[in-house]
Amino acid sequence: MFEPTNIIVTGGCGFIGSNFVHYVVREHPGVHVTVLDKLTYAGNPENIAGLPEDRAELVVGDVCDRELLDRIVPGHDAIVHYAAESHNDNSIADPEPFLRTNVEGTYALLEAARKHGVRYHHISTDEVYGDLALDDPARFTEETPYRPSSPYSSTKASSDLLVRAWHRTFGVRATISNCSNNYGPYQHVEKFIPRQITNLIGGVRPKLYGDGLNVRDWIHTDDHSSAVWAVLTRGRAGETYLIGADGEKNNITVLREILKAFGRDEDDFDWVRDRPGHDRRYAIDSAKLRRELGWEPAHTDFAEGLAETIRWYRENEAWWRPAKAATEARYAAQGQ
Ligand code: NAD
Ligand code: TDX
Repeated sequence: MFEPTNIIVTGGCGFIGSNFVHYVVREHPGVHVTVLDKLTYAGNPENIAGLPEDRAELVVGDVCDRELLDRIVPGHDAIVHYAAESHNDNSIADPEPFLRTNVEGTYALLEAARKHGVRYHHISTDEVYGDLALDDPARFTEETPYRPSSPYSSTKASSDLLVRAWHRTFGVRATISNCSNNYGPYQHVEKFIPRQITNLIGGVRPKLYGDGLNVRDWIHTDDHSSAVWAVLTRGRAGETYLIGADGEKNNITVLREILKAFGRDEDDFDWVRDRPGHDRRYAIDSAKLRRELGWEPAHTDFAEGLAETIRWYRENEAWWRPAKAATEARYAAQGQ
């Protein structure tokens, strides 16, 4: 068992990274977290504001900055790498930042982990496996071949391959986890669930792509955090673990649950232009993680998790409101 006491969390001011920082501060009192975050449009220091100073510290900087990494990595015992350009629609509008942050950034961190002898955990996505047909009985496993579809997922797949090579060639003590779609507090309003919740709070009709039948495998972000902790501390170096909570639902079903929570008619939304190359279905088989590391999700009631998430957006309008107009303007320009 690996017992870290001083970890770097990249992207710790984003959605999933900041939830992980809260999780570590709450659940693992002996651990100090250094957040390394560039504070792009997706990063907000408010996400980790108020945490005790002796537990979590923010360094504003770019994961591609190798001199900075040489200054901050020594003295830490692990890097948990969440930072990424994370939104598929943005990667279609402009792929360049995805190549830089997702590929070059991972390269820089792997080199730092190698040079300073630090344990490295890589946060990846189920999207590296491409998509499944709606009627395919299969789910993704650690053995599924890589077949990414979008500029976003192809850069995440590239970064995963770098991690595997740095483990095998240079002996970096690295693990990878590929998780399904997360939901919960602090998710940017560009993403599906927060976009529709904040539209409804603002009196705007939700927007559904294509035929609404695309399936995503939803997991609460706290369950993602507990799984990452299990892999970081008990996972075997060189291994990949898939993280999922058996949460497959199609988009129109999720949207109708949100509409219901707002007391709106189930058809009170707009169909909009589909995403080019839109993946049909993701589905995770997390048997390896459950069997080897004994992990189980705690948030198994999606309706309850969704209701809590809606409550969070209602109560935290000051957090999301500043990003809303610009996000919707970008979507409007894309016909979405
Ligand atoms: P996010 O877009 O909400 O946050 C990304 C964070 O990274 C932001 O704080 C941003 O400022 C920071 N960042 C971006 N570029 C940086 C750079 N060059 N240097 C330093 N910091 C930088 O993303 P998210 O949805 O929280 O996703 C986090 C990670 O989890 C990503 O690696 C993503 O691929 C992966 N993932 C996400 C999901 C999901 O459902 N959102 C599912 C599986 C995996
Ligand atoms: O307004 C919308 N209407 C809509 O129908 C938006 C924003 C999305 N959608 C659809 C597209 C997808 O089928 O909803 C689904 C979810 O979309 P996103 O929230 O953009 O997520 P997705 O593309 O599935 O990718 C997410 O999960 C995997 C994360 O953004 C990635 O970072 C992660 O790797």
